[in-house]
Amino acid sequence: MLIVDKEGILIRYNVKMEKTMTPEEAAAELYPKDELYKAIAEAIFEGEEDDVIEGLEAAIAAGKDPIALIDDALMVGMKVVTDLYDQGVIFLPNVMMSADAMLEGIEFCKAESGASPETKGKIVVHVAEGDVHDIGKSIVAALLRAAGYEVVDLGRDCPVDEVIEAVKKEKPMMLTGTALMTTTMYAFKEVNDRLVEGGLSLPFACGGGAVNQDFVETYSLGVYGEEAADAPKMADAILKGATIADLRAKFHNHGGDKNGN
Ligand code: B12
Repeated sequence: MLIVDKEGILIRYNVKMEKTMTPEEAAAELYPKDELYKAIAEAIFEGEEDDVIEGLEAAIAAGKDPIALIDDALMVGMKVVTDLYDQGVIFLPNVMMSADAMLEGIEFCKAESGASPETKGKIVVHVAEGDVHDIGKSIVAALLRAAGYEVVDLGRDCPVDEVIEAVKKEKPMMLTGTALMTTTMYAFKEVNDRLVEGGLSLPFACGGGAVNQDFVETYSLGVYGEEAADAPKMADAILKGATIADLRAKFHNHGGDKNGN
């Protein structure tokens, strides 16, 4: 009897030992190891725009490339935020504040990079009809602009008709679409079919939380992009003559890497 009681006490102690982490403690476990990147990621998590800029200034002063910082620090910080949101540790207002701080950081990096004003080509970007999630699209647009492309941003919840009209008017080298909802991503197929019917053929790069490669492969112009950083890589490949089939071979997960190796 005594032994059973002892076990009961031990089990209780174990439960007591499992302390619930605060959001800050949970985030601290996910930050990058590099102190410069960590400071930026932490400022993104806290939604502190001034601290993000301060962190970026310090990293640039230490020799980091401003454009590489978008991927290596800003996006890493944003991933901490979305991961903790998924786990129910933080809530939507936190995500929104962090997204604003991250977008501010991207603008700063672009300005610091002094990227050439000469444009390499025109790209139309949009968020699927019915979908208001535009953070990923804004990152895609910012990275494309930073890489020297002219971006025509059709914004969020963009009607299919407007996408078709913009492609006819702007004659872009590539169209991008972002969808975060399993319901709205079907607008991409409609855009594809309307383009094909109208005799328009161009790579239609699609991404966003809800989208996956299998879905994108169901329509002829579609190329799946997992990360925002894939968008400028796709555009660069198109400039070098890549077709939609080449882009799928390079960016879809068939074993090779995104640099075509
Ligand atoms: C922020 C957010 C919101 C904000 C959006 C603010 C804004 N301006 O975007 C607000 C509060 C408005 C919102 C509203 C809603 N939301 Co919401 N939201 C989110 C949340 C938390 C984060 C999304 C996000 O911004 N992620 C970060 C960005 C950077 O990711 P991303 O867009 O996928 O982009 C990355 C890649 O995919 C890639 N990428 C994106 N596009 C492209 C394009 C190309 C070409 C390439 C190469 C790459 C690429 O680049 C980015 C970085 O690498 C998610 C949950 C989550 N953890 O994802 C839910 C989530 C997307 N929302 C969801 C829902 C259901 C809603 C609402 C319907 C809620 C409601 N009942 O009202 C409404 C939608 C209304 C509507 N009609 O759209 C669901 C969608 C479920 C589903 N699969 O269908 C999610 C998944 C939450 C959940 N788990 O249920 N939401």
